Amino acid sequence: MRVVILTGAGISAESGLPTFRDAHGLWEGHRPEEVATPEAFEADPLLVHRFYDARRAALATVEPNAAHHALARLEERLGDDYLLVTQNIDDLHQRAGSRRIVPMHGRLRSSYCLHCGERSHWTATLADGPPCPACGVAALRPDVVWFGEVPHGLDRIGKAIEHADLFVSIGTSGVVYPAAGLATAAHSAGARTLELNLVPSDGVTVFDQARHGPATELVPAWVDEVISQLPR
Ligand code: BJW
Repeated sequence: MRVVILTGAGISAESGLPTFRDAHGLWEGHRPEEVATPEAFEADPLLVHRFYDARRAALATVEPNAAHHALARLEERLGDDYLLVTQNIDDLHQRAGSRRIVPMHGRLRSSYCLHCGERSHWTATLADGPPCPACGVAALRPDVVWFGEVPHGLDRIGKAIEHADLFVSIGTSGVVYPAAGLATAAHSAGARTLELNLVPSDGVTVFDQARHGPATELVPAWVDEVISQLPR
């Protein structure tokens, strides 16, 4: 069985990372989507750097939860029949052991040099204008995908969706494209589709099945079910 999983901010919520569009979604009075744009970065780079510096610092204080670990367990069983597509820029899936993963909206612990195009592993701040480790020019931005920019790994995602038997969407509101269109694409390609979310998402009608509750309960239970049905 070939499985494609899509995760969003909801899977990391119980690790202590805020989602984008819930009641507590404001950062210093700004909606995160207002800060996560190329226009915001052009108008006020310091503000945008501070937003990502704060989130990068918060990453050091949180751990993967039972849902991240359960997906890593499923990958161990399915091997190359498994692909995890995450919209999250945190590294909680990777820290839980996920390896077949496409972080389609980039990575918080990476910087991108606007001068030379080099990506560098980054755990420090960017607001203070550090030089690029490759070219020495102070032109680093967070290595994340803002509105209007092209998400990463779309070819790999498209190929996996084409051959998927099962597509599972976990903890995403389903309002941001192209991620929000993946369930429909999977359904059209013949896959069964399942949503696991705290509450029904905007796209709930495109799923064959939906289960609602916290990810740390739903995901491990669902993974146990799937593993128990796999041939030994
Ligand atoms: C729980 C839970 C618990 C809570 N357990 N669940 C008009 C129509 C259609 C499209 C467009 C349009 N106008 C513009 C567009 C395109 C645009 C877009 O989609 N805009 C919409 C807002 C309308 N998209 C783009 O611009 C994208 N690029 C693009 O389209 O390029 C063109 C192109 C595409 C393809 C090929 C060639 C060209 C880029 C989108 C980039 C999004 N970037 C961000 C920021 C990333 C960096 C950062 O993290 O700061 O990505 S925005 C933000 O939203 C972030 C997230 O990854 C993304 C999705 O959010 P997510 O994860 O769904 O979070 P929430 O908060 O919305 O939902 C949380 C969910 O969790 C909820 O459902 C809760 O119920 C649930 N939950 N606790 C389980 N304990």
